[in-house]
Amino acid sequence: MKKILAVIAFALHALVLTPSAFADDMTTGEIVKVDESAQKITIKHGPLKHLDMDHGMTMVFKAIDPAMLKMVKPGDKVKFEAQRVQGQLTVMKMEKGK
Ligand SMILES: [Cu+2]
Repeated sequence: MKKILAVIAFALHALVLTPSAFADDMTTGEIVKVDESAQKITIKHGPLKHLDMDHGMTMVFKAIDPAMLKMVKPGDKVKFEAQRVQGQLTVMKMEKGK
């Protein structure tokens, strides 16, 4: 029984890890504007092929986590992952670049 549970736990683990590994599509960008009241962030970004943006552009994203808005300021270089969430382009993950 213990062995079976271990196998199930392992399989679940793989299921959880795999999609995020594939979705890990970090793009570089530069913060243009941070709008805390609207929970939105304007980023000048490189191509986002998975969102049909073959070229870089400046655009507004929703921030999935309000903490992101406090983390960065205009002019900061970032790496971020964007996805379409309920029709809205949303920053899912963001880290400061060097
Ligand atoms: Cu864009």
